[in-house]
Amino acid sequence: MEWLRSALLPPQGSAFAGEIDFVYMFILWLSIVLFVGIVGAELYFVWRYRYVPGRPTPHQTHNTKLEIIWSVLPLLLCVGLFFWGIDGYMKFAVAPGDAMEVQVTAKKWLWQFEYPDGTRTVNEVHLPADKPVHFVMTSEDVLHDFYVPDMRVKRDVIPNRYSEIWFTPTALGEHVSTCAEYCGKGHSDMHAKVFVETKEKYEEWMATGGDEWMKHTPEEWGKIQYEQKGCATCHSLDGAKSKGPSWKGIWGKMEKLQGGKTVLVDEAYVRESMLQPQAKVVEGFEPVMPTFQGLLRENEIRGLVAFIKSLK
Ligand code: HEC
Ligand SMILES: [Cu+2]
Repeated sequence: MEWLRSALLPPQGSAFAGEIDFVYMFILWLSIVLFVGIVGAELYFVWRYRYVPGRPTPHQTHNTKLEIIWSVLPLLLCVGLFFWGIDGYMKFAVAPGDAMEVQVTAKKWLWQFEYPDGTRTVNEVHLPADKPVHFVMTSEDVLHDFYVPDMRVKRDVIPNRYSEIWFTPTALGEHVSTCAEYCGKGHSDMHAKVFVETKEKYEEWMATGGDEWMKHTPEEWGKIQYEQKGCATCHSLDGAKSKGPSWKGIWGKMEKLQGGKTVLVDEAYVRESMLQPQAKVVEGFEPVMPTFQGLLRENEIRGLVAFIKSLK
């Protein structure tokens, strides 16, 4: 029945995905068998005891044995399923002590990950394969929900509280995580990429943030950051006002700030806008931009500056 499983469920990316799918498919098949059996019996009885002129009405009977069987059997089945399910749930709920801990912060509308060594990333997380990882999650604003279908993990992320998930990623490659709790306008853009890598590749990535940046011109690299780091959710490139000001043609302009001052849009101002967005707030906008302090590597900041500069 593997064809049905793979048609219905996403690829299995974590160590316990197989077990979870097994319970899921068991319940599915049980439901199919019961549905066919019950509806089949109903149809048969409708036909068997249909109205026939002249046929005597069968008198009501009571069969205690039958009643006990059809009450106790489903009861045992449900209790069995409960214990099977809770056994799996307990495994899922308690992370092993040697798991790598990653702090996850959700905010409108991005995911931020912080590694044990302080490295921070936005909307992407790199994990070594076959090593348990423990996500400790909280939200800075509203209710979000961290969901990685391939890993079979999903849990609410709640302000002023920590929730946890853990799993052991097994399938190398890119997996998608998404917010599974409606959290406002940008909800449907709230994705993060989960990269599962060999130990060597993971360590190399950790050390340098990857060598991707060397393969691009600074403007190209900035454009990639614009898309990957979530700037695109709030800044347009075509002059249209979004949650934040458009970047089109801002370079070299005198920007009007709240409180009446103006400031020249140059390297220093753009850099400050990313790292301390509340320091100078553009007139006509709410101070809703999250700080990217510690979230952008130096090469990424340089790329973004070059990209904004190039938007005539
Ligand atoms: C949640 C929405 C949001 C996100 C995401 C966001 N910004 Fe902003 N940004 C704003 C808002 C709102 C303003 C205007 C208010 C202010 O100055 O703080 C702004 C202002 C700016 C400015 C000043 C623009 C000007 O016209 O003077 C720059 C530069 C900037 N952001 C860069 C970035 C970069 C780079 C990223 C991605 C790494 C980013 N922003 C992500 C909302 C956002
Ligand atoms: Cu969300």
